[in-house]
Amino acid sequence: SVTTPWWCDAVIYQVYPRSFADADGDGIGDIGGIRARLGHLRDLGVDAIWMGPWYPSPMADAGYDVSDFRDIDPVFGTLAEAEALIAEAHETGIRIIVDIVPNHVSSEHPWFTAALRSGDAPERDYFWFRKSQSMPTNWTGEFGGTTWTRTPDGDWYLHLFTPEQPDLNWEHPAVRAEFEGILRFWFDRGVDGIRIDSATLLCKDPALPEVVDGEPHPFHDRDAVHDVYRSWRRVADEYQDRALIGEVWMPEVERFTDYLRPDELHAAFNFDFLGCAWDPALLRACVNRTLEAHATVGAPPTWVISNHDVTRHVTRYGRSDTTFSFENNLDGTPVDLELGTRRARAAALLTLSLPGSAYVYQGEELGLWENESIGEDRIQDPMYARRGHTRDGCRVPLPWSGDEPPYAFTTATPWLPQPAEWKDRTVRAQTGDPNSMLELYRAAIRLRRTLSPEFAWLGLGADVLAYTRGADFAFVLNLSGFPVPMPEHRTRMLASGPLDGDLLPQDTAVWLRL
Ligand code: TEU
Repeated sequence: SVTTPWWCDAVIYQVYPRSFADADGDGIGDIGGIRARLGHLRDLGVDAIWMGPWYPSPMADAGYDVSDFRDIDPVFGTLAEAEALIAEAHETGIRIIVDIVPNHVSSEHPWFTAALRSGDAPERDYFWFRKSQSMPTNWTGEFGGTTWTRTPDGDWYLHLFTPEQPDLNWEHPAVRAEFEGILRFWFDRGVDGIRIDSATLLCKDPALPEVVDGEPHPFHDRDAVHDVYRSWRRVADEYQDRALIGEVWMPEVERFTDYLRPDELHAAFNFDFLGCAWDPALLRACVNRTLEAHATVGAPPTWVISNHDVTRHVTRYGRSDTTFSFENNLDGTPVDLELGTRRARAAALLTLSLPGSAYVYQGEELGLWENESIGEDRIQDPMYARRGHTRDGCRVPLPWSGDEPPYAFTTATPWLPQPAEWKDRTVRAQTGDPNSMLELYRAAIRLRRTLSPEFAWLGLGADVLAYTRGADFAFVLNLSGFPVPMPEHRTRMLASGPLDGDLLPQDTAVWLRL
């Protein structure tokens, strides 16, 4: 019988290892904590876990500065513990995806320390070193500021992120061979998929031209990068059922789907919802754009409403339309958390009933909001110094139980402060409460398995987002300013909020059995 590959309709839960659960009492999450709390993910019903970077790292960018891709940072545990976690997850029916960061390494990676030691070191060619009086280009980095730093011998090296993250030279065969070896290392340990960090940035124009409108970009989405993923696909295909999932920030749909050609990636994150305000026309356009783009490729649509880089969606949706942004505000822009929570519940029913694969960022199943009041002295994100906003507010440790911080996340002080108002948002407080965000996610994840793959819009007016999945299911979300009637149905499977008889109130979504 023909079965759909697992990544085509999976619910994939993003674990941010620093903030999931701390077993060894240092205030930072670890593998021991994840193993101890695997039951939460089993009860939630997710198909796979995407593990944020857990490799040895000086943590200049929360582990996205890797110094050894074949080991585990001691703050998180050991390789043996990682292997045990993979085995336990598999026994629980949960697959594991690891995060690979191929654009750059840590400045403490042995390749880079060797490159710094001498101008003749062969490792210099693994990076982008340049001799030049002044900065080789005027490129702006992904976190703002320059992309070049000068070494003590006067040469410059390229870094699209922080100076602690030197960019690799993907023109060099040794770099390519190394990463193919790293993929095999993790596939051999049983991991089911790879999340590819900054997937569009790897290849640079060796002539290092300036960024000019209308000219091919010197480092973003260059054609050469596809050759890298073709070779990675050949590696993945040596194994069974392994998925390559790209972090592809790509506004142009045709360029986005190029990454999903049959001999390249199996899936790519669709970030459209992150920048989309709570507005019927915009939301509908996001869904249409994504479904149309994927109709022409074999890869599944993916749906992401939060991740570790953007403001949590309870907070985004609680901002007024004029202040909507996915960047963190520390300037006191008012947020209506009740409104944001109501919309977040409806958004969960939306993303979990769209065809394709859905991502759940840890804590969204608890309805966590952004911590926008982290004191300046506690901010860890290197982006803060360069751009004046921080991603730390969405990276705050999870609340498990108890009435106050640290909510059983740790026995020590959590590495980032948790709000004092999360006592209703702990896993313990929400378990068994039919009105909680957690129970809504559990039910939706369970019931989505019964949905037919057939998607069709249902015309209920411009301000109502509605569609069917096959003949017996309808989703309806009311984005108008007043209650609207629901289509005739046999059973109400789920509702994101209280209903008004047969009327669906504003900002409320339902799943109906027709
Ligand atoms: O992010 C890549 C990326 O494109 C970011 O610059 C993104 O646009 C920004 O964070 C949005 O606010 C990945 C990781 O997800 C991020 O956490 C890392 O810092 C970055 O790569 C460097 O490895």
